[in-house]
Amino acid sequence: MSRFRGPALPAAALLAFSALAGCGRPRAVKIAVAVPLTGDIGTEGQGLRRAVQLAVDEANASHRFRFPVEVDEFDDRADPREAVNVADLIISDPRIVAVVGPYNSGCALAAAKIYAEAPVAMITPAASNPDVTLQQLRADWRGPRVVFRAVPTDDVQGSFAASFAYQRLRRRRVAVVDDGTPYAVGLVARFSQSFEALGGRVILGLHVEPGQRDFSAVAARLKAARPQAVYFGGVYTEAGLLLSQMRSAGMKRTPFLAGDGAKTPGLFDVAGAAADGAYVTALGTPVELLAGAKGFIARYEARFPGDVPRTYDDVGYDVANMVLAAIARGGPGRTRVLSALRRIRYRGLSGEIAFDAKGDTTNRTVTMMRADARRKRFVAVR
Ligand code: ABU
Repeated sequence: MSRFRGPALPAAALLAFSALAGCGRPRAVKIAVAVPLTGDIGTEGQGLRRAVQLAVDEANASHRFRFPVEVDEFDDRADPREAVNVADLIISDPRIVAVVGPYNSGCALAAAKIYAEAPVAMITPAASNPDVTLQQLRADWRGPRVVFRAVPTDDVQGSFAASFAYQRLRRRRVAVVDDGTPYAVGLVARFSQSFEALGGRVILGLHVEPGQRDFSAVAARLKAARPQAVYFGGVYTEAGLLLSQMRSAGMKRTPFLAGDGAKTPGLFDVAGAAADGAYVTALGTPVELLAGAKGFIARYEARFPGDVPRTYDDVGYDVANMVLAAIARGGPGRTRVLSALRRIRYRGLSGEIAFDAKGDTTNRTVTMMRADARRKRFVAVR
């Protein structure tokens, strides 16, 4: 695919006027959702797509704008190269005024540079590697700061999990496993650094691949090392398979901890009964514990019968509503939305959301949850 590198700013500026111009029906203003819609993580991306659609449907139904708002969905397949292709497509459509996504840190790290060239705001509801936002503060960053993130970073959740393992579970010797993605490598590094700073020891570090299905050799090495806990960086598919193969290999009681990528109902589908007792961190307060989210859950389930909100759908809904609020405040142009997002304070499902100078949310809440395999749900333990 050829890479679009034309000057997008004039088209974006024109949009502010053309959305309302002419004598026919006003042209639609679009919000892009760029997430994995297929593959292992497609479950999470489909949830985010539904959440953004719900927010946009509600805005259209309330006749909040004199123009219709549309959702344009793009499948990055959790692949950073595809995320760049998707970003090229998005910036070539001047009617798209903001992007919700990506879900994966690797995709967000790569695609953000393209969005900065446009420039168009990219607000991730899930990608947690600190560099996703930090990269835009560096000297070699080209273009304005366009990246925003509505969840705490892996620095926060890695340290939180280390403190839980050391202080609450009283573990002193742990093994760590990552799947090689920027998310997993950064998260495991932060966990390890914090665990050792507390006085613990990381006695073994192993690497697996995204998409790997056979973890028997990894399970055998873990078992031989006799760690007091295993910390995994990666998403639920590999987390679930590793966990069930560890249990089959005889590591029946060794606590298994993982990050937010494993905190999804999919963990129960992959690991079955072996998921029971696993600890996972949730970034923010999980939607099921948010008193103010009951109406959202009811409207979501009514709009999408048979689906329940996935892990980050409440965040995706809040992010879409922040973009709509930015359009309402600044007008339907890319640079106007971008500048409104920098100043916005939005009361969402999880409370007030605002972005700091890096583009990160000022909310640094992390919740530790324990998997209950029989009821297929996670219970907050800290
Ligand atoms: N934070 C969960 C999504 C995985 C990632 O950041 O790549």
